[in-house]
Amino acid sequence: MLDVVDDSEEEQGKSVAVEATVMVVDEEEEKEINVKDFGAGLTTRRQQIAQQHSMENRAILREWFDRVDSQRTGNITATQLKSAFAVGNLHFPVSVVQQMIRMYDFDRNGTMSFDEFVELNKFLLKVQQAFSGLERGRGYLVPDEAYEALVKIGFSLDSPAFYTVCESFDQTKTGKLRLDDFIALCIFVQSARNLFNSFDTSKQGRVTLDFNQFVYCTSNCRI
Ligand SMILES: [Ca+2]
Repeated sequence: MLDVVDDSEEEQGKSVAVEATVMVVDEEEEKEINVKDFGAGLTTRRQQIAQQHSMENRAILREWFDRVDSQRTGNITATQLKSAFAVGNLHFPVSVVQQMIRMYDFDRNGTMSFDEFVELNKFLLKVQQAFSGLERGRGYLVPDEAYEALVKIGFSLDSPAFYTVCESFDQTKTGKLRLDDFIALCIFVQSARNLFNSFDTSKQGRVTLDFNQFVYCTSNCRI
């Protein structure tokens, strides 16, 4: 299904990506510590370490990004990102990767800059962390666990919505969602949430759509 990149340099890129994943989670934890310590008005040793970690994490992400951006254009395309994920054994249809880019494409140029990538990485880490906390070493989530993981990420769906979305992203139709299935599901739900919010301008949790708007919404979220 995918063009797996077998370049050995790309393989190294993969291990960097995995490392970066772990490091940035640390960065977020340290940020919380920073807030707590702020009241003391002191630059604590912890803060110094946190700042150092943050800079190191960014450097690791930068290294990964530059490997993927092999032409050094400053931006990575959906095809490049898809290949990079495949090296990390995460297999996505290109449409899912395009949706990831759209979610964080702040300058709307259709590709992903480093800063946009940093934001995507934060979202993926949150998803990965929720997945890892529930998969119990099996490498997949059953629907009830996927529901719990979604709640951890901040999405609380009712039964019809949840089971429909779950079935839709269960590629193998076995009731087992692997990490890439679960990421694709979360990308979809987050995109749907963003789109819904853009119509729900009065924040009532309810929108009224005409047929054209409905087609616009469903095709925008389709991945
Ligand atoms: Ca962009």
